Amino acid sequence: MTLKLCGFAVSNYYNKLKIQLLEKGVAFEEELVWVGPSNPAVYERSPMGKVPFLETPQGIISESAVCAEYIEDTYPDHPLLPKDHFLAAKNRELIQYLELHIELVARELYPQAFFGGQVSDGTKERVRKSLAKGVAGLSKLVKFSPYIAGDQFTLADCSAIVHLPIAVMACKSVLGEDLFAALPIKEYGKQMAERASVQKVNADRKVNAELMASKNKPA
Ligand SMILES: N[C@@H](CCC(=O)N[C@@H](CS)C(=O)NCC(=O)O)C(=O)O
Repeated sequence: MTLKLCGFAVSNYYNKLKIQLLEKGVAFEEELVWVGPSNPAVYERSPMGKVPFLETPQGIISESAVCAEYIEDTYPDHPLLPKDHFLAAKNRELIQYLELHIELVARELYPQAFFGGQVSDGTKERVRKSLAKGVAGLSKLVKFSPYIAGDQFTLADCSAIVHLPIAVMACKSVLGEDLFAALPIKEYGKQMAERASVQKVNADRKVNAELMASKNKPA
């Protein structure tokens, strides 16, 4: 059985795993799985009702960080984590900062930034403080030389490529300031967009965004 990546191509966490699989040259299939009230059945496969999840020959794995580790362990060709244990831990540390202290914080702004909703002033001020702290922490770990963790493309890039641009967009549009201004995220994004994996993910995201818009249009 081929590995199956389940979720939808607008999801940043889905795209993180897709970039990893494409970069490693692992054969995989994709299954379109929506989340939310339109698909309550998702809970039968993903306990928190979230995507992405992976269908493997032995069963399902949810949570993208765990899926990413499974992929690295199962497909050791083209490794995306350094062999050295300390450097591998530093790479995972960077991913944790990107997801826990940046993405998860900025996510509270997405309803207003991307989905036509409104975020309260209280939430904005709370996010502004936490995000400023997260960016200060992240800034101490990133290298951008030219990859986020140094001179090799790693798992941390799969994460940075998908999370940083949307966190910056949400921050600028909802908070009215760019807390990431001191980091070379635009240049980094341009460089990463030259990769075939990223081009494929971006093209598929566009198609999926259109499908999502038509699905959500009132009849
Ligand atoms: N910690 C999760 C986060 C995944 C996540 O938040 N996925 C979003 C789509 S980008 C989702 O499924 N949201 C639906 C929900 O939270 O109910 C992971 O790394 O897999």
